[in-house]
Amino acid sequence: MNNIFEAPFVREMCETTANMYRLGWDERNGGNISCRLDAPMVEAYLDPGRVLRTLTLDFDASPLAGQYFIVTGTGKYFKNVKHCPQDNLGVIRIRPDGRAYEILWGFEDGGRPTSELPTHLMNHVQRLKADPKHRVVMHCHPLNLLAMTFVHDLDEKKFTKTLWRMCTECIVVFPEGVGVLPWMVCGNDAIGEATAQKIRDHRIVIWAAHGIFGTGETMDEAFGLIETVEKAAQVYMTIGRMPVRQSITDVQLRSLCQAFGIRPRAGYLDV
Ligand code: 2HA
Ligand code: ZN
Repeated sequence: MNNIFEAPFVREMCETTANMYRLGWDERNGGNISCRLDAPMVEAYLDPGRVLRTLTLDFDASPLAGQYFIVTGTGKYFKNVKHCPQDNLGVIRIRPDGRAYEILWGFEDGGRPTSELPTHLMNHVQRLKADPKHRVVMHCHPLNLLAMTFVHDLDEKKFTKTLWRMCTECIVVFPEGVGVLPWMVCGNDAIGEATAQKIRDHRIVIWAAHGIFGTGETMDEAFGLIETVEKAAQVYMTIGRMPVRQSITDVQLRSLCQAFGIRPRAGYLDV
């Protein structure tokens, strides 16, 4: 059996959480990540028959039955993951009936997965329908994006178009736009269901006055989506209250789409 501390999936979680902390996206215990793992990869490092604990789910995760995930822990600080992955991360497997999951590694100090596990699992179910290669759900609290949700209309089309206009590459990176939810209590099934409904046809969902969910086939894709949205929000907050003299027009957005061969969300460009 290989040393799990050297497993690429553990190392990548360590690197990513450290990066996100460094960017100021994950103060205190803010943020969480889950990444779907292939069984042969996990089983090269862990005995699949050695279950440490079994915990229940109060929704039906059966579309993910048998799937392994590496996830960050509830109450854990991203700042600390790299120094002690075995307490701050865990590998879980969804039980065949989808009503419970097993911990196979990690959370050694008695911890458990992120409080946002319902949202993560519901998002995985929806994204897998849209993209069978989907793997990563990432949540964090980037400063400028949060600020923007206080001063900008939360209408999805308006929010998306403002982001698209802030940096030329935005429409190329997220042509489907962003989903936006109004303020809600976090950590429960209701916000999980509302997020999952939006994540079906957006890879990004914003929670007003809270943060963002980014998804992708790889850690880089989820991270890159969040990074791009946050940069656009930073431009928006930086130019706030200054007289704007020019911006990117819908005609220009349309020519970007043509140049890069992408289709923007239907009905968003008024040309
Ligand atoms: O894990 O970010 O939304 C802490 C959070 C909850
Ligand atoms: Zn959060």
